[in-house]
Amino acid sequence: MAVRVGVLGATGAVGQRLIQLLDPHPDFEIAALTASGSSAGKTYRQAAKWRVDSPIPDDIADTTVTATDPDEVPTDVDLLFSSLPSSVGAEVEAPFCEEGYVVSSNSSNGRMDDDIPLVIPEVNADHLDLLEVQRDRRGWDGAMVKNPNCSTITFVPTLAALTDFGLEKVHVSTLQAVSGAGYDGVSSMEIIDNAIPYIGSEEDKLETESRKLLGDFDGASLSHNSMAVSASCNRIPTIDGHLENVWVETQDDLTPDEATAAMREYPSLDLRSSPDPLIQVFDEPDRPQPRMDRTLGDGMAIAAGGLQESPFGLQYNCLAHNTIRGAAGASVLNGELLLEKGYI
Ligand code: 11C
Repeated sequence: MAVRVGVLGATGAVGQRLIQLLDPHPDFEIAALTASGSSAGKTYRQAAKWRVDSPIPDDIADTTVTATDPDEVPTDVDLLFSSLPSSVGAEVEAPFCEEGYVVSSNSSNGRMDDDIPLVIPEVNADHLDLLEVQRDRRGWDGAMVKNPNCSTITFVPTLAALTDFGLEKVHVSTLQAVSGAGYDGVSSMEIIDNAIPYIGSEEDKLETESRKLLGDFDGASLSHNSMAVSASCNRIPTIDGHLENVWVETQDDLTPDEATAAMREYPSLDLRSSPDPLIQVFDEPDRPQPRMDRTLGDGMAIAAGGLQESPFGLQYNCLAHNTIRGAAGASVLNGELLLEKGYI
């Protein structure tokens, strides 16, 4: 029987992607939709300005959206996917966990808390067991797992493929699509014919989240990876798909051929939303490209290319669909991992 799930923040850009990925989904059935402010009490069709590339599912269109409050969500809902703005998530996610709900959250609040697992299942599924530490420490009947920022998700799997060579220094420069900024970003005219070398708090997220994701969990505590990471983040006028330029210095010698093989061989997982292969490496010098490669693996694969030697170590590019692999799909995948590991 499918697990009954809810979507917190269902009307936003990531909330809409969540609905697209969950309706239908073999393991999950949507049983609650919440949003903030004036949306509560409206049908989903009235409340959401639907922007994703498929129609609103009929059963969702007539569902009433409620306030984002534990009293408004049925108690037989076991799992909540959260795509709330971080300021709202910081206020309301914990009360849901206290009430016994398990929350798989894309919101950035709490990602770096040392008892909140930050998980990309193909990279660090073992970190999910931090939930045992979380339960002891917070006394919640429910639980909270987070996925990282979309730009972090784009490059960390490629680094995970290279860990055997000893990661020492990583430089990453991003070219990020406007959908990462939600509706304001998609509709804003100021990005047309422009590139903006600033995205609030983004560089810090790449630098800290990557080290947490590639850290070691010994069953009781998590130590972050000691590699040095420097990020530069830029917005470009692309609708979907974050492209990133990466330079990696390693302890051991690493040739482009060795890196290509390691990325191509990096394993996927036996979870429904995990693509196989996880990383697709292109040999053409002009790939990956956002519009060409963002839908690989139903939007869940990472594309890489341009692997070459440089004075700063191995150089390459990588790309992922930011609202699927980088956000909604990442939360759904963590939901599938929670189910597989018996946390719901
Ligand atoms: C952007 N990466 O493209 C951001 C959006 O921490 O989940 C996602 C912010 C986050 O603007």
